[in-house]
Amino acid sequence: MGIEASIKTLAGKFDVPLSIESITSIKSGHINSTYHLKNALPNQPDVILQKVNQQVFENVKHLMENQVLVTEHIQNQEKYRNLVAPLIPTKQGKYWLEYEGEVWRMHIFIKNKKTFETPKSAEICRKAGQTYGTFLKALAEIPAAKIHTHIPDFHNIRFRLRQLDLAVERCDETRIANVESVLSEIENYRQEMCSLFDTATNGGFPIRILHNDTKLSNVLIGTEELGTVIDMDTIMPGFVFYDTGDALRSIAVNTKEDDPNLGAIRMNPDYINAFIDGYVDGTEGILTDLEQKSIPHSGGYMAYIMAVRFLTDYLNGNVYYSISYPEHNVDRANNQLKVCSLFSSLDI
Ligand code: GN1
Ligand code: MG
Repeated sequence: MGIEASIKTLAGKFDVPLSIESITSIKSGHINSTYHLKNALPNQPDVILQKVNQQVFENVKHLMENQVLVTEHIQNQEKYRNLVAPLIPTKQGKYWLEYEGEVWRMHIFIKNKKTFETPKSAEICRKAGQTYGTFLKALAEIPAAKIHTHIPDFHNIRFRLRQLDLAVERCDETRIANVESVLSEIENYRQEMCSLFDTATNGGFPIRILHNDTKLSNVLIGTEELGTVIDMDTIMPGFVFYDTGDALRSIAVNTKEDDPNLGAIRMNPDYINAFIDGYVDGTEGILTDLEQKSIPHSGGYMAYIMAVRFLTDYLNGNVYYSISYPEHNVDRANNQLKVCSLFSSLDI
């Protein structure tokens, strides 16, 4: 069966009035396969159908339980309702479909809001901050023990560096030779990044429920102050600087995370400030002083961890992130190291 026919069959298993007018594949994520299904029925919403990557997400049940709990918790609070896209159940009343060994989920397509790969104005950055900050606040009442850690050590830099070191050990010398300079740049920041993580794990920061993939392109933005957060795959407990940092690494700069032209990467302090204003406002005072102080430079930590992960994947033979050309992960790593260095010299 071709992909269009399979998608029609799969979509028919969800409990939603749908007559598919067109199917568009959405390419922005690196991991799942995502399709926008346009609905020909009048006054019925379009939907998003997504295949969850089970190589990356080994415990889809836990992933989906987190997503369902968080989505319902948010939708039960009137003022936060539009922060998330409603999930559509299957005709069996489950929020995910297991079919021929694959796992699929569906949610409503949000009209009149869109994503941005790179920031276009301070207003967009502020709205992204407001949305992610409100998201943190909206989840603050959920006990962390109710949320599964289905990818242990996801943003633990010590763990990610161990994975890199292992990849270096196992990799053949020619491949290593291609990335000597990237590896040495990673060494330059090793101590600094580990010590930020150690401060947090030694009790400096409370554990919160986070989104953990808060790049700019994971928030839909429209005319209202609050946007809609998408991509709930990595909801897990952690430290707030994971979320602020992941957002800032994409909001602070004018280029995409794989731009190989490092000389073109510029940091915009106005965008950083706009994001932080919005974020802090959205959290409605729940952040501690130390958490607030960690925000401006958190982008450096998360850009660094991404660089480490991209390079590790390159050395492992590009098995994790989807790539468009063989050196794609090296370009991503170099780009993120440059972003990390710009955060290091940031004066705000
Ligand atoms: C992956 O596929 P996507 O874009 O949602 C990754 C994130 C990285 C991101 C880099 C589960 O997310 O951690 O920040 O790529 N997700 C996972 O763009 O590893
Ligand atoms: Mg994601």
